[in-house]
Amino acid sequence: MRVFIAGVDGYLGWTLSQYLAARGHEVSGCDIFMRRDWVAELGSQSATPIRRMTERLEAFRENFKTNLQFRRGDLRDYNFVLNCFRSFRPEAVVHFGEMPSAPYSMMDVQHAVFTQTNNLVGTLNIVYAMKECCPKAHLVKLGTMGEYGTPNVDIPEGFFTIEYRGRKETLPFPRQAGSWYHQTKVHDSHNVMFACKVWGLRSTDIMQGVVFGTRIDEMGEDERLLTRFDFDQCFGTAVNRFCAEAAVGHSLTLFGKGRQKRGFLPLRDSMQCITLAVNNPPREGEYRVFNQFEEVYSLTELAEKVKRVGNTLGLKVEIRNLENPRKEMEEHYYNPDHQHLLDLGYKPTHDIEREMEIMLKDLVKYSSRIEARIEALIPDIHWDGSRKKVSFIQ
Ligand code: USQ
Repeated sequence: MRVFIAGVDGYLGWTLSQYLAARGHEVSGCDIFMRRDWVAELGSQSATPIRRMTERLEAFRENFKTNLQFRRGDLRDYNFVLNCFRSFRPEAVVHFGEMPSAPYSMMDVQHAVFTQTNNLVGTLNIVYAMKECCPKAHLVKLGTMGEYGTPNVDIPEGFFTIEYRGRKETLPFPRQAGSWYHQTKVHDSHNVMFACKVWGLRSTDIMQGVVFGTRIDEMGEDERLLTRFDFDQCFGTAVNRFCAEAAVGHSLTLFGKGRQKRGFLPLRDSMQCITLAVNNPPREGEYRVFNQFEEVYSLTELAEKVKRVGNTLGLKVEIRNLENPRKEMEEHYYNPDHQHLLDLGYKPTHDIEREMEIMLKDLVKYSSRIEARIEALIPDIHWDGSRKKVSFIQ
């Protein structure tokens, strides 16, 4: 199948291009390298030494015996998006091309406005360009489990049936996002659902949990194929940060009580699930929602797993609680459904300690790159817009 990846230079995009090429798909993608700039803006860098796109494309060709058709450009430029689709004629479009960080969006008005315009305009341009050039193609849109928030009831996959004043209807489940960034995903979901309704586009909206991992098997030993791996306060996500911290002997940073629960999944599972969605498109006009994660864990549980695995590798790992820079519930009910992908054949990697072992070994190798930006580990962006490094509370 011809698959177009928006955001192909990113953590997920670069990995997916390889996962798909290894399975015989024809891949094209675009990027404007903003993620590289945002991480630099925060004074950080990828722990893995990622290469320039020209070198990446060369390595791709050598390893997969096919070209990744790359275009540099901005999704906010409608003509650029239109030209990408006109020349490649995608059968599926995977949309990873958004600003993905909650803290980055909460920094100040400029970052909030940038996040909302960048994410919403890019998505609107994509749905319009699909309507114009490839209305039968399938849009796989990356949303987030964070759209739902942490309600005190079970979370269905997108929709639920309710009875109100004697009448019954199936409706979108309420969204209660916890950052300006997470709000963009809510707005995108509504926009994509509307495009499916009025134009008959087909889309899968992926409510993905927090991804962790340094690699997939397809990357082999070729360092040029490695994907980026961020550990800073904005672009580093929980388990990735814990592993980076363990690799350099920094204490693991649990925010607040550390009893927050989220759905998590290894990078290789994320690839497996997105590919299942690509290979099994919805019907014309259908908008469907997948909750995508391996299992729900509390942050403390995961920090303890990283500690256990680190110890077996001879690393000294300490877990400490920090003041929580975010406004979020630290103790709450959390029970989201995740059946749709299992029904399509998703085989979860249940051995996540093995995954952590692979990550720690990779990261120890690049520990000097983490040590060089060690300051980036302690957050200073607060949800009230203030900037002050948080302190350890225990
Ligand atoms: N956390 C810590 N210590 C850390 C980092 C995070 O305790 O060092 C806690 C946070 O307070 C939060 C939880 O871990 O309760 C998750 O935080 P995160 O930074 O790993 O993830 P989040 O901000 O929710 O966002 C990430 C991605 C985002 C994606 C989302 C999926 O950046 O793009 O949408 O995960 S989900 O969390 O399911 O909404």
